[in-house]
Parts: sequence; structure tokens; C-alpha cells
Amino acid sequence: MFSLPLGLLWGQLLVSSAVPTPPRAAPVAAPNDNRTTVVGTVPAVALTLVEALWKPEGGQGPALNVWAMTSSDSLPVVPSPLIRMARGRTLQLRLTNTLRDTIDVHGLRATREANDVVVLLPGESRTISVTYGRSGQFLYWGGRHGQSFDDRGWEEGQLTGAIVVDDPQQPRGGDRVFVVTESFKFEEVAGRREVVSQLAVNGLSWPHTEPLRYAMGDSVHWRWLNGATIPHPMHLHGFYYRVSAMTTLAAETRTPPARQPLVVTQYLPPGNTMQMAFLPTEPGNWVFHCHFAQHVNGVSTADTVYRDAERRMAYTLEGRHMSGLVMGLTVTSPEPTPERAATRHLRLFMDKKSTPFTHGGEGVAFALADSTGAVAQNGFRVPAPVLLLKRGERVAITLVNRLPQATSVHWHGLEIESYPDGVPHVSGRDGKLLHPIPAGDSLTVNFAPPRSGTFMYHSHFSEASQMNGGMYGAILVLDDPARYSPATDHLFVIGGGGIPAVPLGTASPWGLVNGRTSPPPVSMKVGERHRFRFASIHPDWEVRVTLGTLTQAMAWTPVAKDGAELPAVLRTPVPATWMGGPGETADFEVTPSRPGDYLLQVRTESSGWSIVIPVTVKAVGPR
Ligand SMILES: [Cu+2]
Repeated sequence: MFSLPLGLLWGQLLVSSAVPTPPRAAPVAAPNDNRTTVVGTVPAVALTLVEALWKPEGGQGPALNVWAMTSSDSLPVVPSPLIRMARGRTLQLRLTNTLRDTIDVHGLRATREANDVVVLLPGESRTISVTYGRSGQFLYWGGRHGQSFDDRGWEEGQLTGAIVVDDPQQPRGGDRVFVVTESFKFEEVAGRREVVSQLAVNGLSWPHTEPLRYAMGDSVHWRWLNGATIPHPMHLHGFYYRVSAMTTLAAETRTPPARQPLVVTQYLPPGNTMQMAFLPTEPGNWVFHCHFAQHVNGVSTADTVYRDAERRMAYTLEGRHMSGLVMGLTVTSPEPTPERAATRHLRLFMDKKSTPFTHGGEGVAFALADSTGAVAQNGFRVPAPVLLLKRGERVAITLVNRLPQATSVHWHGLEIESYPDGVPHVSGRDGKLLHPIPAGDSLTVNFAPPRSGTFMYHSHFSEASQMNGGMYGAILVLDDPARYSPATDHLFVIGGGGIPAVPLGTASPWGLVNGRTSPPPVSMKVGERHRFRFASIHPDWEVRVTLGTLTQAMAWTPVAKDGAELPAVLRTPVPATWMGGPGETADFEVTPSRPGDYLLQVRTESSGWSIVIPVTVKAVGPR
């Protein structure tokens, strides 16, 4: 996902080097929480493009030279001002370009059409009249003249804002608008070309993003607009959410309630937006974050500030182990969380583990202790051992950290209490917070998974190295684990392939399925019903999975997403292909109708890696 065509790369460099340094007098842009619209009682709205200093880490943090927008005489804001009004309203938008470049501003008419552009020469002012006839949320964005959305780089990345047109028939409640922005460039560091990227939500990067508070049981309605040129699989801890509408830059898809799956992760491509809702039913602290490790791990997001490895590690240990696209939310309740006793106990060890895939580096792995509580040195596995849990049964898991570094483990997708959820310094409530497990230490957490399905567990600390290094695995929650039959119930854990020496800010070029580059074949019989479970947990890559011949997909029936059963209307046969971002699981039922040799392909969409698993379907023999 970080691999860019060379042409773009050079174009970016040339464009960047031509930009003059803004004068020191550039105003500091204020973070825009997107609560207040610039639309008042009069139809006139003024938007001015200016040079500004942006502080994604708040007032004490570093200032980055960007371009931003102001409304009327106020300070510039990042993201650009929220334009929100009822459908049918007509506005006179007066645009002024004080920059020394010609700027195209796209999307102001909220038509999602390619010709929705206003071209502003340096110093030029123009007024357009717009009647907003369609409700929904829309991105508007500025770029250098002729630039496409995906080509935007450093300064222009913050010329990005939201237009929300409210349907007068459906008055808005307390919904919130979140705009993801990105400034992105290449920089020569010690003779190497490195990606420098700063991501933010409503103008701020974790841990400076706005803390959100909700009372338990209050429904939460959010609109997320991805104004970045990279996708973000957005993962909610603790609760499922539903997506009622998604848009691209060109089209909108609304999903009626009966067709909305429950998800814990929704993949949000560049320029896309979503409307989502959920019901917080468990008190404590939770996070909503991008599941690409590089976007939350202080590797690419904070590296504008913390460039060298030592300072980055110090940043990690300071308790700010995440940065970039993370929102924290606190769910309040007057009721205490009761202590509950577990009926089953597991010991899970974490240690260094070198595999052929760690490319000479040192990987990390999990191992389950045997009945004596001990673990064999050859018991460490990549991926981690599958945890077979019984629905509703409370299990205590002792995490024994034999690594030379701190770690923490997240039980991904499980609706459990906040404390065991695994986000260091965040998980927990009322002052009892989870801490990272120091090297050589252990921690026991307990929880009862309430739902049968396909889930995951993984390191939630230094994810870019610990998850790429092997600290990930699947959890199968079943009504009756004794009836689990791997011969017809196939699990494919798609994850990182060790810790190779990959330059910072780039994606690992390796991936594994069930810990291998050539997994063993799958054997099926005509007419026999199988379940295929995919757990997508590579920290750097979204993957495309297809089942069929090279030219034709087989049919399968989607049955679950992120561990939750799909609504009945979605459980119908479709061509066997699925795109999964990190943090997504999906289950499909496959009943082959014809004998033959097929392929299960798992591959990254563009450059990257590809893994092929042979699938043989045998005819049923004569009786
Ligand atoms: Cu991301």
C-alpha cells in the first residue's frame, strides 16, 4: 500500500522542491472539531486559502508548514471549515487564493461529478452560487492545478474539509463529523528516500485527538470522511458498529438496516466516507483506530517529529505507543464492573522466534502451555496457536512475556470488559488502567466471549514490528468446541512474515497464510458443505482472496463478518472473492458442485506478495 509508481514518486519530489518556504508570519491553524458549521443565517460564506502552521500534536507540538483554509476573518483551520446546512439551502461561496500556486478546489457543489472544480489563480477571488439539493456527507478538497485527489502531497493535504447536507425529514441528532487528513512527502534521510507522513483526525494526532465521552446505552452516530490518499481499515474496540451509507468521490451507496452487517472493522478507501452507528454497552475506555500498523504506531505518523529509532522507542515507552489515526472514547456508567471468576485457565507465552521467514531478523511468537503449565521451545508458532473457546465460558489467560521488550495483547472483535481489551494505558475504567507487560513479567486477564465466530488476537504494542514479527493468531469461539472439525472447517490466518529489514514507512514485502508461503492443499468432495474462515491481520496489507480456477470464481455463501453472523438477506451465493483489510475476518460456506482442481489465491492488490493454495474437489464415488 505504500508502493507507489516511480513516476508519481519523482513527480512528488519535483513538486515539493519547488515550494517556497512560507514566511515566518504564517498563522497557526486551529484544529477543527467539525462541530460548528460556517453556514450562518446569511447565504454568504467566505473561504480563503492561506499558508499556515499546523500543529497535529497540539499547541506544544511541532509546527508543520501547510496550506489551510479560513472562513471570514478567523484563523485558518485544519481540516477545512465544516459546511453544514439543511438540504435545499443556496449559498454564495466566495473563494480567495492568497497562495503563490494555482489551486483547484474540488467538491464544493457536492455533486460528486468530475467537473465540480473551481480554479483559482494566485491572488484570485471567485464567487460561486450553490444550491445543495442532495443530503449526505461530501469531501471537498484543494490541490495544485491539475492534480488528482490521490496525487496530493504535503502542503495541499490539509486543504480538505466536509460538507454535510442534512435531510430536513430526518433531523440530525448529536452526530459527529470526523475528517481524516494526511500530509505526505518523500525526504532524503542519510542518503535514503523515506516517506514522511502525518495523519490526523480533525486536525490532531493521537494522543492529542479529542477525547470522546458517552453514557452507556446512548447510541453513537458518526460520519467519517477519509480525506487521505491512503485507505484506512477503521477498527472499533469493544462493540460492533453498522455502516448505513458509504460514498466514494463519485457515488453514494446507502444500505437499508436489514442489509447492514455488524462489523468491528470497515475498510475506508481514499476519498471515501461512511455513516456509522453503534451502541456502547460496556463501560470503560475504548479506541477506534486505523488497523494499518504504520498509521498508528509512531513509525510513519509521528516520524515528522521522531525520526530516529532511539527517540521513536522513547516515544513508545513514554506510554504514547500509538500515534496518528486513533480516537479514544470513554463509556460511563454508575455501575461498577464486577469481578468475575474464570472456569478455565490458559497460559500463553511470548518469546523470540526466528523462522525461515524472518529473513535473518528475530521474530516473535506465542506458545500455549501444556497441562503442566510448561511450554516447549518448539511450541512457539507463527501464527499463534488457535484459541478454541466456548461461547459464554469465562477463561483466564496468563500472558507470560519472555520477550526482551514490553508487549500487550488485544482480543480482536470480542465484546468483553475494557480492562482485558489490551490497549496499554487506555483499557480499563475509573483509574484502573491496563499497563504494558514489561519484559520478563506476566499478566492474567479474564473474559467470557459472548458470541460464536472467527476472531483474532495480536500484539497491541509496537504493532509494526511485533505483528510483522509473528504476534498474531486466530480465536475460534464455538458453541461446542468438541464438535470443531478442521476437515470441513478451514481457517486461513493471513499475516506478517517476520521482521525483515524494511525501511521505515514502507510495507513489509512478505506475507504468510497459516505461517507458510505454500500452505498444504485443501481437499473437498462434491456436495459436501465446508466453511472457509479468513482472518486478515497483516499489519501492512489488505488482501484479495479468490477461490476458483484461474479464469472463473467458484460460488460461496458469505455467512459471517468479523465474527458476527450476517443478516439472512446477505447469506446468498456469490462469486467467491473477498477483499479484507487488516482487522477483518470473514466466513464463507462452500459446497462444491463439480469435481476438479481449483486454487485459493491470497494476494495483495498491486505490488506485494501472492500465495496460492491448491484446492481439490473429488467426485463422490459409486456406492
Ligand atoms: Cu490507516
